[in-house]
Amino acid sequence: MKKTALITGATSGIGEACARKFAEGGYNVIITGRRSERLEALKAELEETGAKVKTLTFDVRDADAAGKAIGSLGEEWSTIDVLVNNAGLALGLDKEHEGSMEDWNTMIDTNIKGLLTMTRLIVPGMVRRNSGHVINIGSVAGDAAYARGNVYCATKAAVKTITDGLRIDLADTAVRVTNIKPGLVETEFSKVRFHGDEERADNVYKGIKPLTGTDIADVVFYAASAPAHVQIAEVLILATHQASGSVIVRQ
Ligand code: NDP
Ligand code: 8X3
Repeated sequence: MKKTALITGATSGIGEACARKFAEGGYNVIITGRRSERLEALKAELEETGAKVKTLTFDVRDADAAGKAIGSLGEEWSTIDVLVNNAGLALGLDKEHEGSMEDWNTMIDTNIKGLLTMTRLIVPGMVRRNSGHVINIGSVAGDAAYARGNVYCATKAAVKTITDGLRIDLADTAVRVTNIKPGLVETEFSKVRFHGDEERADNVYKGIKPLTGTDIADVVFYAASAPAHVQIAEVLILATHQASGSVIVRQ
């Protein structure tokens, strides 16, 4: 029987690449995000390859909407084998004492509370079945703060701690828990961070060959495909000319 992967934030970037990778890899996929047209277009594309695809449109910050969406899954979709907690964002690149409190709240509500909501909704079923895998998308930004990264870095440090905590709490089960920590990946991330300023977003990737969503999806899929006794706890993936959140060598 085919396994099922649920990927949050599958309308773009890393999440979209994960949806493609898991569908190609023989999984049925549940894809989520707020932009339903994009979810429907991806569903049509993936179904052509023979995968079964279910779309769920909701905002991960809205715990009631998330609960209703997961609760609406019929029997066919209710066994989720892999949860990829990917939905997230950075907003702004400002000094901490000058930052936007609205941007901070959005990042905290999405990257931390949204991830926790999805975990709370889906992991109890994995524990009941004594089977499953939670793969959280953290970041190199969670390893150490970089200039003006303050609150975004803190949310990804929280993802690391929350992931470690879940792994500890599930060590008496067969459920595996992974933190994938990418560096610079060219997606819509910087466009979102700079509130739609495409020129500023493009500058982030000038002079360095960044990672792609597919590079990250390959590692996510590798972790999910490891033998049952192997738990890939954490992976840091950087572009060759990036050494840390702060060290990027541009040509
Ligand atoms: P994108 O902006 O391309 O994709 C972000 C995805 O998250 C979209 O599908 C978006 O869907 C979804 N999302 C954002 N907010 C919400 C919300 N409130 N509710 C539901 N879905 C939401 O960026 P990336 O693919 O780069 O980012 C994916 C993850 O990877 C994030 O957690 C990010 O922090 C992390 N990351 C990114 C890196 C990079 O350099 N790009 C490096 C390290 C980590 P929609 O707008 O349709 O809701
Ligand atoms: C995204 C990577 O370095 O822009 O988490 O924060 S970085």
